[in-house]
Amino acid sequence: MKRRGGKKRIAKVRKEGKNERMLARRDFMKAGVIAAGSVLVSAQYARAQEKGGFALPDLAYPLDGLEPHIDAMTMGIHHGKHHAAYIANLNTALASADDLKGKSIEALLGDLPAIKDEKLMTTVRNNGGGHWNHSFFWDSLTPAAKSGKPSDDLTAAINAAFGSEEKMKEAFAAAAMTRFGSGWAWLIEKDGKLAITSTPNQDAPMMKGVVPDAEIGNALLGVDVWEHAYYLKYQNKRADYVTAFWNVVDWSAVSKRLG
Ligand code: MN3
Repeated sequence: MKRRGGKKRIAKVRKEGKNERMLARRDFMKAGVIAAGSVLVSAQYARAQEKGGFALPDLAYPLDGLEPHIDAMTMGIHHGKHHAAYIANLNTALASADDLKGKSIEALLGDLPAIKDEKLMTTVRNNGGGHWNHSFFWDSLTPAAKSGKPSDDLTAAINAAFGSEEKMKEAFAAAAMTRFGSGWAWLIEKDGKLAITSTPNQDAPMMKGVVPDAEIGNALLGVDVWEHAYYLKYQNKRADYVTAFWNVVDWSAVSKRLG
């Protein structure tokens, strides 16, 4: 594209930037009002495709419900912008893929190698992964007052695999810290045992044939370590974000995932 120089151009770019910021702020405020005013239901069960594709699940808590550990502005942008964008991209890709229509997100991600069109597979991997990972993440969190404790069965499984809950948290945090760039750290159940792993980008622990075997398992808990998940509040301090994350883990939800 030919560059158009001059002061006029600079002024135009500045104005566009300002408009975008105003729009972002307006959308954020709108998202906050919607979340605060609506009946909030956990919609992990809306992961089946409906007419028009997948839909953004509502949060089971208000945007500021995880404060001060995860701030409302991060939640508004993360849920209303980032997660919504993964869904929009996924739906656009699926609109022209008749053989994939009607499949659940788990069915799509569990058999990615079946998608022979490489470009489509990559789009479903990245954006479908983004949809599942974020839906799972929202369902793993709850206001700090409701965080609770792992069930007796989960405690026994944690102790058997790691020695103690503290040791499990240390291993989980280490996986979160050593994931270079963007990705996720996971507590998974594999062959009846718990393990810690991490995946890059939006890869998820059910992506057979795409992620290494060591990362395949039943996800019990995951933490998003993309910068968009923490940068507004924690900037470069990913470790502080992961430490704060434990305060808002919904241990009841995590315990129910144990197979
Ligand atoms: Mn994210």
